[in-house]
Amino acid sequence: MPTKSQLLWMYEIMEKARCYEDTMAAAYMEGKSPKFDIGAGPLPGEMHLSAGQEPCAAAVCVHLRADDTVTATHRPHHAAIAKGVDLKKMTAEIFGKASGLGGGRGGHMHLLDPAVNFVCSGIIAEGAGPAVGAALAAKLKGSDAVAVSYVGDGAANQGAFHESLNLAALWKLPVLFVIEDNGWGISVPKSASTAVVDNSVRAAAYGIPGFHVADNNTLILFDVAKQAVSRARRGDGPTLIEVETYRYYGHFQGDPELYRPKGEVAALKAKDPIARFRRQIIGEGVTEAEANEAASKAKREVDEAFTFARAAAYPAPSDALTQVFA
Ligand SMILES: Cc1ncc(C[n+]2csc(CCOP(=O)(O)OP(=O)(O)O)c2C)c(N)n1
Repeated sequence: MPTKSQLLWMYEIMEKARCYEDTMAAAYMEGKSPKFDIGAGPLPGEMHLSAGQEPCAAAVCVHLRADDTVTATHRPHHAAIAKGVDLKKMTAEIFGKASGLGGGRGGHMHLLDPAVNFVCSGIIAEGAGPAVGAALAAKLKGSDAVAVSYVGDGAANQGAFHESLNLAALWKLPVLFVIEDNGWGISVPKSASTAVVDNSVRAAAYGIPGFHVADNNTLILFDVAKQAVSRARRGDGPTLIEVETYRYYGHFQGDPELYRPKGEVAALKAKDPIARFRRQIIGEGVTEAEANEAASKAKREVDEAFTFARAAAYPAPSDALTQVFA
């Protein structure tokens, strides 16, 4: 069972991630209605939100330190928040501002925060190799730091993911491969893309432990990730974890979601993982007042980050060709 401070930390992170995504969803639509125009408004371009997937971030990153590495996906905000990425600089980056993590050049799928060893990519499964590299670097330096590679269930079929699992297992590297199984790869259901129902069985092909966490369960994932991180820090090698999670928004904002069965999102929201976790922690000695304070603090930080990002300056046009291959 997590300590009380771990319970409160996970709750605050999940509230922050949810509030962040809901705030981002509203900001993204500014200038894009009544006729959806992906290039309009303060947030032009694609936007992939992770509301519903918060347990995957909080219940894994609660076990991490700043010197551990996380490589996340094109749906990265919850993981970035849980890894402790600077929220103001992250939001400024997403708004394309000069004070963003990457000077406004990367956008929401290319967040890099070296201060906490966090990176993500728009190329699916791209982060698996770099996570193995970070783990190898830690091992060669004699550190017990670990790396977490997040991928979606669609990305788990990529060759690079399996090459990374193989090498990490062969060299006993400290990596957690965490599959966020939200059931969809854009409009393709997992059943139409993946030869096995449960990806954790694929761990056997690499001789490593595999765990399946059903129904977005924060407390079970906490235990599984704790074991996997201890195993990695001990030098016993990688672990594969698949988490059944929920995607409340479309694949991207503006997705008409014609492929989605009617009622799916409502059914998922009826078992919302944050509401469920709040009930569980209040049963475990966290007071209502403490939970409310954590949620208010989360909202305050999100509001401050958006205010900072909106007020920040765009890069100067004369900088357009700096730091790029031209
Ligand atoms: C190598 C590569 N191929 C295709 C794409 C286009 N693409 C973007 S997201 C996506 C589906 C990803 O599904 P999944 O890994 O399950 O993640 P989810 O979007 O469900 O979080 C695809 C095919 C890509 N970004 N990179």
